[in-house]
Amino acid sequence: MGHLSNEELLKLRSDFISGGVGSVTTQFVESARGAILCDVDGNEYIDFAGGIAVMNIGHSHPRVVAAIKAQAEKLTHTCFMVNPYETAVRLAKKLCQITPGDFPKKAAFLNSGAEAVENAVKIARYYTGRPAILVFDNAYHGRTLLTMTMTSKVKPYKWKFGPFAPEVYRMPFGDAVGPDKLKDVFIKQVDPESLAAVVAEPVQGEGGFIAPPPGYFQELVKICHDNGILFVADEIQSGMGRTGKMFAIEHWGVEPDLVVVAKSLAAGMPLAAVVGKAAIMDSVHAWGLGGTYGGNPVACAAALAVLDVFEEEDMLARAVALGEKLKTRFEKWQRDFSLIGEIRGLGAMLGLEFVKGPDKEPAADEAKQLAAYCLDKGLLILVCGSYGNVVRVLAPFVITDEQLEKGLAVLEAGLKEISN
Ligand code: PLZ
Repeated sequence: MGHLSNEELLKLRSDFISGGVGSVTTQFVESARGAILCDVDGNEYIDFAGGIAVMNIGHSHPRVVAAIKAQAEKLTHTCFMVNPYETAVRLAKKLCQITPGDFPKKAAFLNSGAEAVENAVKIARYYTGRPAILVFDNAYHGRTLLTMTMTSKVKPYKWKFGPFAPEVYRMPFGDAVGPDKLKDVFIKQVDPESLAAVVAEPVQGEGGFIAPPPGYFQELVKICHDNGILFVADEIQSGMGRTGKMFAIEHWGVEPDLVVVAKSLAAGMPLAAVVGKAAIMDSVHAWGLGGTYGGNPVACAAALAVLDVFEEEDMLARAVALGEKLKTRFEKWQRDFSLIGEIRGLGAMLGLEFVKGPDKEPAADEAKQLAAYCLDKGLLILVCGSYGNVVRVLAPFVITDEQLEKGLAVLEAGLKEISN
């Protein structure tokens, strides 16, 4: 590894990787540690992307690496449906303990976020005996047929990939309208008695780092429960400490019927889970849920190490501290640069909305320009949003003050350059 140059690897990529698969950068990464990425040509980058919210505790955390190595030497796979093993049941117990709600819970393991969202929908349909699902504008839930249907943005996620899955309905999110809009949806779109679940990202991720107004989820969930509808929290991007609490929905004291986790759960090993009320999780017939790799022993060992690191290294406090530093700087920039509209998100899940003109139109080109400027200066940062105009920070919580300061200085210089 590492003997081919970036240029040679790019050629291989274009020759052999489907053109349908994108990459934000053209740099091939060779190694990564903490909040630093190194490419094959020896360049270093400060990582404000975290592999899209996967590396909350940092790249190659020694505890996680040790757990992966130890588990790989003992056992890498049997398929949980053939021979169960200890790491999976221990992790399930832990997830049942740390997810919100003081009631009996159970878990099921899957490979990816999208697969876990699909399973949450299957379970909700089974339990309620109802077919329909309600999701939101700006939602992102994945790229499989059902989850791309649930995802809001057409290009690139849905374009020409239809026909879509049936019985998926949508309503505006957050400030756009209050949860009482649901009652309108019940009249004009889908009867509540047909709705199995409302699926929501507590803080929307790909759609633009949109946090709901206070009280939003409490009211929404009350309406759901008054109508026998389950509430499913997609915590794939907002969870694992990103907003300063283990799960973002905890900010509002809401206890979801089902929680979906993935991404930072196993620090880069492919692992996802649906965790929720035992009566709901157990309603499905035996063998109704599963898959070859779900809850792979190495991935589960990594996740157990991640949860130990959260406790032993007080990752939530570090997330809160990171969020506060980002917010202070972002507020200064909001005063200094007219390009910046809202400061989006919550905790260390923070983004800058780019706008221009008297009507504060979305400024997607400028957001893209800033990300390109940053990459050129050694800072990797991602853009999101239905309008592509939100620059978001998903830096590992273990980023040092010096690295953070360096990264923010690059962003600030970029903002100055683009504003001129
Ligand atoms: N739910 C809230 O953020 C994944 C996707 C990037 P998978 N987000 C990054 C891209 O362009 O594919 C995500 C998410 C939320 C579900 C998912 C899907 O998780 O592990 O990518 O399937």
